[in-house]
Amino acid sequence: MKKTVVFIIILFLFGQVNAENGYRLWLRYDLIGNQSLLQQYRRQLAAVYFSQGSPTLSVAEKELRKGLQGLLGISYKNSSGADNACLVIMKSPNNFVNQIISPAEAFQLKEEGFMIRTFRNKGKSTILITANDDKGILYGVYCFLRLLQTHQSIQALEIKEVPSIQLRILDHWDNLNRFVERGYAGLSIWNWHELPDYRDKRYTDYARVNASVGINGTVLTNVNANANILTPQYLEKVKALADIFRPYGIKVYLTARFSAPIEIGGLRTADPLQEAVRNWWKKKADEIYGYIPDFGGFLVKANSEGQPGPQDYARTQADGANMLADALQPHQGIVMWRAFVYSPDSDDRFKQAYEEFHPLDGQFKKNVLIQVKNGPIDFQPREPFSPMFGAMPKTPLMMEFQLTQEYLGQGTHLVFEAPMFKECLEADTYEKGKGSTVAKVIDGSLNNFEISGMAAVANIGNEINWTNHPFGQANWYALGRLAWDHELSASQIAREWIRQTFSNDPAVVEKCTRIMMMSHEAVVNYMTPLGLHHIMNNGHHYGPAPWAHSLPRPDWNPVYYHRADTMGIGFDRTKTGSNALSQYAPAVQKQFEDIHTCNEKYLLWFHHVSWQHTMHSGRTLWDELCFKYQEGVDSVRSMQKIWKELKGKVDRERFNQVNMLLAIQEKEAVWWRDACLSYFQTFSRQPIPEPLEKPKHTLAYYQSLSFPYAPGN
Ligand code: GCW
Repeated sequence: MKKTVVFIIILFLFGQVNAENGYRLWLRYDLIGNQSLLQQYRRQLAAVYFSQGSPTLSVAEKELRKGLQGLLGISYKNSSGADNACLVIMKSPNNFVNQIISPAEAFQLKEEGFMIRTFRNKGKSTILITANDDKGILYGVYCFLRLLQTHQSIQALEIKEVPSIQLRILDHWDNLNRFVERGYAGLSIWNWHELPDYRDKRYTDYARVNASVGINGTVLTNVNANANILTPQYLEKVKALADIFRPYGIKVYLTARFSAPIEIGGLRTADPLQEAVRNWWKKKADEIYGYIPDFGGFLVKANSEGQPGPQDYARTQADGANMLADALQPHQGIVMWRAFVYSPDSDDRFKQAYEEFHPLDGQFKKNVLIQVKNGPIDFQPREPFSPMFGAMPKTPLMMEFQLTQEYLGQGTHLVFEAPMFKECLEADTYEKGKGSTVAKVIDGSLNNFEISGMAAVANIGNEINWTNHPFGQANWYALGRLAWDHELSASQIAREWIRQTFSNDPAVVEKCTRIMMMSHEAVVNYMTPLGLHHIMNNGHHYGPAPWAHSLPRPDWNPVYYHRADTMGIGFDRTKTGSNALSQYAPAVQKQFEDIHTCNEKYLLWFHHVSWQHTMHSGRTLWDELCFKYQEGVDSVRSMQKIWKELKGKVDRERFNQVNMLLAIQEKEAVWWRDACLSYFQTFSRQPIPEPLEKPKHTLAYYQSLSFPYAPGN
């Protein structure tokens, strides 16, 4: 009998080692296997002093305990005083801390910043984690745990970190019925029906992981908004979430439906200049703050894709934003007003956000940020930076990235997005001369703004591993890390994430980094090389459909974007075309305006190029296009090969999962290549050059494929 029990226990433990469902994300805290490192850490962390005093400090301590328990197998007792400890966690100012850091140093940490410093206390080496506020301590603790998780030396620490961006936010496009717009990881994690009484453990874990990378805000609801979220019935539920998130430094925001005064307020109008409407929002704001005293504010999509907005009453976007700003201002709330607008009348969708918002620069209230998508169209695999970023010197602009892979292979393709985010952040707008990067625009430093923000559309759902693709987690991680410090490199972020998520084994770190770092260029190449964009299937955006032209609005159809004809392909946005280029600073225009010198990554974004045009490689455009599509497929095959080399080095469950997903990605990359080339070939009328692979099917076959139930629509 006893033997059976032991056997079952062994089986159970064995199963544990080999199975990893991904739920823990990057906060895995497994016992460190490297014995000498383990012993060293244990010696260095033998006695901990954690000064207490608030819910945030107490969750920070809980996390430290959890981390040390898991990683080092030690459960510490809080040491009797700071003097006896080897790790001291204490806020500044304080007599003890004052001996170690100067007031000037403490001042530099501002809000949320922290410092980790090794010092000698009574002859022994001691580590201090300090900050000016509770949140800084929380972030310092997570940073310290990351050092242990990634096996860094903690012998002589001198770390000073202050976030580069103030509002670091996830935007959930989650509906009240739990359906997630463009969500590929199951249903919404917010179980609105069961809230506020049922408080899923997931909510706490969500807060923990976000805090671990510095995310300090969450917009709970879809920008295609539902006014019901603003009713008492739902505010009770929102309050429950806000209460769970608060100790982790996370504020809750909601999307505000512009027509809410009519829909739930019984008014006849939502005109932002009408007193009754303004009062309604004021009262609504007061009511919300009654439930959630630290409510963050509203995110608004107005007069875009059928959403109501101020223009319904012949008012401007500024009139709408300012009305909400006035309502939130007494409570220090903010408005994130989206610039994602486009109407069917413009000759080029690229230009519309600028056309609508540029004239309003300087007209927004102080607590309004304009939230701008990274590119001018819509989260394509590659976009040039939105011209808005160099054109609104009097308005704080915040970044909107998209983590969920609406146009990047959805839930099944491995695409590490940090290189794409970096490409945008490092782009130079030349707003105030050379060096006016997008990063400096959004962190507020270029134009001296007090508020700054970076948001990203979440890729989270109720799948056990949160993001469906195990590597989708890396994008969530990257958003947090980049919003915290936009100078971090993409590969640095990848390495950190791999070490925490998979393993510190150098082979795993090196190979996964290679896979991740090639993955973005791969998706660009097998979907939309050389500056092609928006040639995905209509509606669900799944798979290639460059031929699609059936939607009522031209700018919803792929043919609008690639403009292929027998002469060539691409959208002429120079002076001879829509002249969208004129929205950029002259130095940027110069980079793009000449077909011969334009970076070929962006070529078809700005030029209609002849099939015979000689590319930098010496090939014709047509041949180059074929080679690029093939390169994309080849990259995925390399990713598969590298991943297979990790067999036995990462847990079986995730190894198999990624293996299967990469097989889907390879199949779909081939599909993309073949469908697009078969179609574009009807214009170029040229063969696919040797030795490239040829499509297995006819164009008619690719055109016949239909996916009525593709997810995320
Ligand atoms: O990318 C498009 C999506 C819509 C989305 C919209 C937006 C929330 O296809 O699903 O709606 O952008 O950003 O508002």
